[in-house]
Amino acid sequence: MPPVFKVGVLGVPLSKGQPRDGTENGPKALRNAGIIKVLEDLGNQVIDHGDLQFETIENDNPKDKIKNPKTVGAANKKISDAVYSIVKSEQLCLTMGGDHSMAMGSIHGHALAEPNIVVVWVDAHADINTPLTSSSGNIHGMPLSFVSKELEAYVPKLKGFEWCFPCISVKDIVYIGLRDVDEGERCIIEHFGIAHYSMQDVDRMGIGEVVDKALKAVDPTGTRPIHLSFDVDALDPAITPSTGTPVAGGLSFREGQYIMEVLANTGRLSVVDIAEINTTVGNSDVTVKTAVEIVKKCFGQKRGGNFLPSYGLPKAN
Ligand code: 6HN
Ligand code: MN
Ligand code: MN
Ligand code: MN
Repeated sequence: MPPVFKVGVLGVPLSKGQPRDGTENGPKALRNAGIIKVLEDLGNQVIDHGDLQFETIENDNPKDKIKNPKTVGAANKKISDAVYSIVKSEQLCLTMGGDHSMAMGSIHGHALAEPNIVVVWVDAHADINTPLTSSSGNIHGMPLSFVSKELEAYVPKLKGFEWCFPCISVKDIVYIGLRDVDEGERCIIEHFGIAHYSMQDVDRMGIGEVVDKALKAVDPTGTRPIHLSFDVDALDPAITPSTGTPVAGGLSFREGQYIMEVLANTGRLSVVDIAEINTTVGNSDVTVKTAVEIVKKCFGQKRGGNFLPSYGLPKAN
């Protein structure tokens, strides 16, 4: 049987986009949970690119409010380069984070390799603060502002980010799962008309309609490569408690899986980020287990059962 997907796996042990230690262990936790074998057992061909190595830059003092700018900038440059070459070699790229600032590099590298991408952002948060609207100074709340063309005039030039030029339009972004959006972010969403489906929309329409509408909003013709950026805090903290910024009232296990199955079925997934697992927040077993189940659905596992053409139905005699 031919591989379902040729998957390029990349570990992104990044934590300096937010204040807590622990997100750098995300790749190791997913590997220990057997993610590579899980993907292979689904019939995929898996190329493991290992984990990127990031340096902590000395004297990386906050620039205005922005924390660890040079360290996060340099790390994301590496992420961009790695994702670029994985996508160029026609692998479906799975980036295992790492805090969500990683999406800056991941989207950047992806967009360089595939200029026509759309971004499906599944998260409790909008992660589109600019360095000027952010009240936390944590870059994991800002990756989308750095890569969006329409926001260029609102994002100050920072040392460490010279490589990062805006490469997508805000019109190419759609959110699912929002329930904790800052004032500045809400202003950006309104002002630029960014497509968004909050948890209220999920409650009203159900996940089926939300995903249909979300995909139609960014890609009415259903032809463009998809960048899925999945923050585990999109899911309810009951099933992903080990994360730095949990917000009650999140997506259920089933809603999370449903999003993934539909995206996998498009055949157009091109990069999948899985972000914000923090192994030092509580006991991370449940979170990692949930993440593996969710990731599986993007890489071919169907809840209705997978048909193996090679299966020989045993005859009675
Ligand atoms: N995440 N909006 C808040 C901030 O600090 O800018 C929270 C960001 C959470 C980041 O979801 O990856
Ligand atoms: Mn989040
Ligand atoms: Mn709205
Ligand atoms: Mn996020």
